[in-house]
Amino acid sequence: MALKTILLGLALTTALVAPPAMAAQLTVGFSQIGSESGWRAAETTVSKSEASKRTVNLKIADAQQKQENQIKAIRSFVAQGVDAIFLAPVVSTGWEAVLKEAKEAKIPVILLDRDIDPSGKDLYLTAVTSDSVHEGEVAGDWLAKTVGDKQCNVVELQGTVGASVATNRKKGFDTAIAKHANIKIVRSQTGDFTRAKGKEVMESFIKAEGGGKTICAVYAHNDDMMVGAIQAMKEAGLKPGKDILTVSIDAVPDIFKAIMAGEANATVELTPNMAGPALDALIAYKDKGTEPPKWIQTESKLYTAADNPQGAYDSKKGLGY
Ligand code: GZL
Repeated sequence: MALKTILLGLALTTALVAPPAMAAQLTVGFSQIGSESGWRAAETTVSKSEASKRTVNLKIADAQQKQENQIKAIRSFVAQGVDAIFLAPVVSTGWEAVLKEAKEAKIPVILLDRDIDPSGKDLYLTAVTSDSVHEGEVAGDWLAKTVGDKQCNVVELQGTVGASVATNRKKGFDTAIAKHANIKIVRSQTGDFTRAKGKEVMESFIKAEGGGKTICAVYAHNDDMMVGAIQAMKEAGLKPGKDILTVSIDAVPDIFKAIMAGEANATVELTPNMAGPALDALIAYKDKGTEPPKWIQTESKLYTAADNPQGAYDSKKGLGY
């Protein structure tokens, strides 16, 4: 009798302290866009650590920002028979055929940080993204509050042409400033989310706008293009953050450095941790058949010099930016 009681007690105790449900060794193929920005590099680093926390075998394929490389990677993951595919789609169209192949192979697909056209909704399990229209609205609202009734000519550095986040961040910003007749976008061009291109396009804007004297603000769809634009403004003898206001998106460490130096004004935070929520949704789906919502939204937060930029900078160290 006593032995039975002890064994029962042991079994109960073990059940109470068992670790959270861990994935049996799942293998996930991740078609990553590339390493075009600090944020993207951080997303890759964080994805690896989130996968190892959950004993998931994550295979990452870097597409160097080319859709054809992403399509090839997805086909290879299907051929390998992975348990699931994560996709950060560089653009929002052209995925129908390859995602149909994944669906036919009964391999669930989860989108990270960018979306595909709504017509493809039945081709993926869930999408883990921010509300990128809202990010643009937050940026536009900040600028409107900051300039008041003053006439403000804005130059815009757009993200990758055809990327859902670029389309949406433009839409949100346009909506926010439409309520303010004194704020106008006078030049807008893609900088492809990179520092180098952001600098190059800003140099052309400065030339076209009388040496930059008529520019009141720069809106960049990501911080990396803004860091490049800040370089261009300084080289042209302009004072970014003072004569020319700046607002961008991602909240990477270098934009906090610029804010602390008085060379940038505002950024809208985007978490690099899209893989954590995606892995949790996948494990619940595989272990218990739990259907996730079609959209798992991540938070967006505005940072200015008043929001402890040093603390924000310190919190991002070691995340691989
Ligand atoms: C946004 C993400 C964007 C980042 C850029 O969710 O897709 O891609 O804002 C990156 O830095 O290039």
